[in-house]
Parts: sequence; C-alpha cells; structure tokens
Amino acid sequence: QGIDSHIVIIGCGMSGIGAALKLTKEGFKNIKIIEATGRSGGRIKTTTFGNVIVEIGANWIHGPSKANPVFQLACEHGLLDSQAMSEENQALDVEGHPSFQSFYSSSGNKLTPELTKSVSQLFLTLLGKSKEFILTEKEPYPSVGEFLKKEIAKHAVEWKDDAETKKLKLALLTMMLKLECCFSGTHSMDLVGLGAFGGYKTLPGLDCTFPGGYEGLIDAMMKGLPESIVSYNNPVKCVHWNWSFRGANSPEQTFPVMVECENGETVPANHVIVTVPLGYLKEHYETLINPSLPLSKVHSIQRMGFGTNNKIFLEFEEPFWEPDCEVINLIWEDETPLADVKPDVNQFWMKKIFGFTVLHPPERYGHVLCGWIAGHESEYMETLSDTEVKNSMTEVIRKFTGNPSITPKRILQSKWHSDPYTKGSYSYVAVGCSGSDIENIVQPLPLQETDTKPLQVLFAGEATHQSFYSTTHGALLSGWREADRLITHYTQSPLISQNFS
Ligand code: 6YU
Repeated sequence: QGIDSHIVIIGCGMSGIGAALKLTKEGFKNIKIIEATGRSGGRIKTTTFGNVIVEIGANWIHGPSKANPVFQLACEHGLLDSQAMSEENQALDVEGHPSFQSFYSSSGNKLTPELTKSVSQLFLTLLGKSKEFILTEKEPYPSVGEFLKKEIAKHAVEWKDDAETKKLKLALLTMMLKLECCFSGTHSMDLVGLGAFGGYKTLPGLDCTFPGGYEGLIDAMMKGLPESIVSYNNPVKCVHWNWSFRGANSPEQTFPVMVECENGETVPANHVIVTVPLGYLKEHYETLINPSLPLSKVHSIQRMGFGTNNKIFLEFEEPFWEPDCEVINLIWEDETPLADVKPDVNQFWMKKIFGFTVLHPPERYGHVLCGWIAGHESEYMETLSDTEVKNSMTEVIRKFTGNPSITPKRILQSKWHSDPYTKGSYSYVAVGCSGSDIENIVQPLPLQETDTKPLQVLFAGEATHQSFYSTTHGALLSGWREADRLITHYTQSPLISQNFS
C-alpha cells in the first residue's frame, strides 16, 4: 500500500532528511534524495581533531525545550546528557545569548566584572529594543547596526567615566557587535534589516551540545530511511519543470519534472523538494531551475542575506584560562563602534574574531578553544594556510594574555564560504527584505494553485523558515512543512487518495 509518488529531494541535510522521513512514515514510496557530496548532514558536520570530536558546522541545539523538534529527536534517540534534558535546563530563557565570561584586552589586561556587566547589560537592552521594530510600522534606521550605533552614541555622551574607561566601554561594545555578526552570520550588523530582525524567535532552554557529536542525530535519522534512498556524489545541474517527461522504466507514464544531474543522469519526478542552501541558490538559480524562477522569487532570493561564520579550533597542552571559563572575549582597545573606518581585511582579518568558546568538559575535549569569525575577514581567512592562521592566533593570544610562550599545538579551521555546495554559513534578513521574502521563496511552482500539475517544485531549507531561519530546527521544520504540503495534497484529493490507504 502507499503511493508511488516519485518525489526527488535535492540535498541530504537536516531539511531533506526530515522531509524524506515524514513522507516515508506516511507511506509514500519511490522517494529519492540526490546529494552533491559524499555524505549526509550538510551543515551538520562532526569531525575529529586530535583525539577529540568537534563540530565544523552547527554547534548547539538553540533553545532545547519541548517546542524544539531537534531537541525532541535528540532526546528520543538518547543523544543528550541528563543535564541538557533536565526540566531546569529546558526552563532557562537566555534568548539565545551565551554568557560573557572572561574579557581580555589588547594591552594584556583583564577587564573588571563591574565594567563588563554594565556594558553587556546595555548591549542586551539595545538588542532587545532593535527587535521591537517588527511590531511597529516605523523603522528609524534601515539596519540593526545603524540603530545600535546611534543608541550607543546617545548613551556614551551620558557616561560620567574617565576617558580611559569610556574608551574601554566602546571597545567592549565593538566586540559585542562582532559577536552579533557571528550569531547573525553577516559581515556587519549594518547589513541586517531592522524591521525584520525581530522576526527571528528564540525558544526557552539553555543551548546544549551533543556529547557524541551533532552528526549522531543525522546517523540516527538516516536509519529510519530505506538504505538506497540517497544518491551521493551526484550534484544536480538542473530541475526542468512544467513539461511532460517519459519515465525511463515506464514510457507510458509521464512526469511534469525531470532532474538532470551533472553526470548526465536524469530522474523523472512528480515533485521535487529543493533544499540547497540559500548561498548556493543565490549563485545558481539561473541555471538550476528551468524554466527560470518567477521574478518575485528571484528578487527575494537576491534580497535575503547569506553570510559566513567560521570556526578556528585550537588545542593547547595546558589551559591558560580559568577552569570555569566558558567564553574568552577579545577587546581591541583602539576600536569603537562610533568611528566609520574601513577595515584592512587582509592585514587585520584576525581583529574580527570576537573571542573563543571553551569546549567543556576538559575530560571530554582536553584543552580546546573554538574561535569565531564572521564576514569578509572570515572569507579571507579561508584563503590562508593552517600555518598562517595558527601563527596569527599565537600572536593574538600572546598579546591578549601577556604570556609570550603560549603556543597552540594543533589547529583546524572551517571553510564554509569556499564550500561549493553551501557558499557561506547561514541566512539572515538583510536590509530591504522582510518576512514576505521568505514567503516568496517558499511558494511552490507552479505558482497558480489551479494548475493541473500542482506542487512540481517545492522549497525547503533553513532559509525558508520564517522565525527559525539559520538553525537546525528551522531546517527540520521546513522539511516537514513541505512533506506535509504533499501529504495534504495526496490525502485530500479524492482521486489520488483512493490510491493511498
Ligand atoms: C543550529 C548552531 N551554528 C555554525 C556554522 C554553520 C551553521 N547552524 P544543509 O546545507 O545542511 O543541506 C543542504 C544539502 O544540499 C547539502 O548537503 C548540500 O551538499 C546539498 N546540495 C547543495 N547543492 C546541491 C546540488 N546542486 N545537488 C545536490 N545536492 C546539493 N544551527 O541550530 N545551531 O549552533 C548552528 C552553525 C558554522 C555553517 C550553523 C547552526 C545552522 C545549521 O547548520 C543549518 O541551519 C542547518 O544545518 C541547515 O540544514 P539544511 O538542510 O537547510 O541545509 C536575531 C537573530 C539572528 C538569527 N540567527 C541566530 C541563530 C544563530 C544560528 N546559529 C548559530 C551558529 C552556529 C554556531
């Protein structure tokens, strides 16, 4: 029983796997996933680093609590530790922000908690305000960055501190803007639209990691699918739609869509779910879909933002941080968000790193830090060798700690911008775009619902989720959404549902 639906899913990341699982569970047959690379998981990617495992892509379950389907799945598969699953952990609401811990400055000093607390509080308040514009018609500034900088300037004139403290406060705020760039996956907060910024929703729960690696969840999910469902190392070249293609094994049957792969293989289908990353779609939409996408979709794809956030893993013989330290923030004392300077990316790329997260617990990870860097500087870093990056990191850490002998023994950097099938890290709502751009991208083809062959090309992937874009749960929910669209179509259409029992 079930329905011979001939559905092709392009991309074997969280959204593609999620869609395939839901359709399979509902009894749909003849589903194929076509994946460009040799592995499942896409931007969920766990690897070894010396003797430990690290995440090259997604790191945390953001908001691990009941409403988060990734958390639910991880619990069902027994992949989290008891602390992450505890009711207390699920109830904590920190709105997705890590706690600021150690603050090192470029003159080799540590900043006092009094100073860092008040500045962190100010930044979080302003960030909260910047999310309120979703509720109003008014956008006093086009971007989150411009709003934050104007507000910082207003506060700065009220500060009664001495000149040195004022300078440090501004330097701290610059670091926080860099952190926010990593979080939003953008080069600058000046590129993030103010009106739409509040559309991103956080869930309760203190962000948690997978002790055995995020990819363990992908492995567990893949076990629920038929073994031969994925065709690996098979990049799709073009999705031809709105046509009538004959099936290779059943020439009497015709299909409205045909997926053409780079290797010349052709796969006829009734429906195709495209889950390629927005970065890939931005570069390839002209050739990936034939006939071309409607202009409304093209404009939304162009308007939506997709930036780079990379990681730099460093392993040390001994920790130079305190045992309970979670985040080491780097404050360049000469920086201020109020000066409009164009950075020299090639020479000073490393100044864009906001800091390092400490991999906890040391019994599992040894002494490993993860540096975070977003934007053009991050993309430039991808062109450098590991040795060049390691040397720069050594110099930075020595400068900030005042310890001339600290040397990382191993390094690993992610390179999401040069990944040909991703072209960056994740999406953000750019200046000039709104939630309706996400809606436009989601609309299946053909756009007319009355078409005799509806739902030929559907769109999923993290960038297509209105409130959880840029996350794994957003990706999973988007895959489920498109699977549900097909399930509803087949179960509600009287003729088709006769076939489906
Ligand atoms: C999360 C986190 N996290 C860090 C870094 C990255 C990401 N995310 P996929 O790309 O997985 O799959 C598509 C497949 O398509 C892929 O396999 C391709 O090979 C394939 N493909 C492409 N072209 C093809 C072709 N032509 N033919 C065939 N196949 C093709 N998410 O929840 N927690 O900690 C992080 C992080 C460095 C890079 C993350 C995190 C994002 C997730 O990884 C990502 O959303 C999903 O895995 C995507 O799944 P998918 O199926 O859509 O695509 C206010 C406000 C601000 C908003 N942002 C705040 C949220 C913060 C986001 N997260 C933070 C960052 C971290 C640390």
